[in-house]
Amino acid sequence: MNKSVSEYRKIINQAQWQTPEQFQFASEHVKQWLMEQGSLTHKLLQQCQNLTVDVVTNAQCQIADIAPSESELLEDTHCWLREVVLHGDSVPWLVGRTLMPVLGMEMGNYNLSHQGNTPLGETVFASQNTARDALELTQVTVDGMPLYARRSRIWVDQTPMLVTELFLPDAPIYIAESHEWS
Ligand code: VNL
Repeated sequence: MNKSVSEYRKIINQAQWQTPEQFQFASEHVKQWLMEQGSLTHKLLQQCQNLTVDVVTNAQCQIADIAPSESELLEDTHCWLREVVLHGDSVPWLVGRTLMPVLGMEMGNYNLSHQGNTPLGETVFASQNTARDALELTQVTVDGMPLYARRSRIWVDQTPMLVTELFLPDAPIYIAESHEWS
């Protein structure tokens, strides 16, 4: 990975997000990745032996860390920030950024700050009461390479979380012939 997570954070914060109706999908393969309604963790697990999580940030964030469009979707600026790099067989595949209002963490059953090195998809999607909405997509150019990102709001027991996923250059979304083995 030739950029730091804080550089990717800036890129994500400046992205122009589009709805799935507005977004031009380069192929059916790309569409399947970006539109995945279940857990991206599970989809990535089908492409490698070991999926590992590097937790880069696990802290209450400052208002300056949140883009206006993010606080709008969460209706709150007092958020917990978790930033991770997901590796498939030791290759960095994805930067994950998750924001959750602190109030929701205190009131609800799910506490993002306790997630540790377990991929979010393994716990959050294991919960019965989850729903996803506000899916948005973008393409950003990093060092001349167009990279895909998506974000969506996930509700766990009525508490929202905003999940942003940036696919790094070696992610399987860019390999047209990658397919599922299961
Ligand atoms: C995590 C895992 C986050 C997989 C993700 O997107 C993801 C995490 C925000 O463990 O924080 O796709």
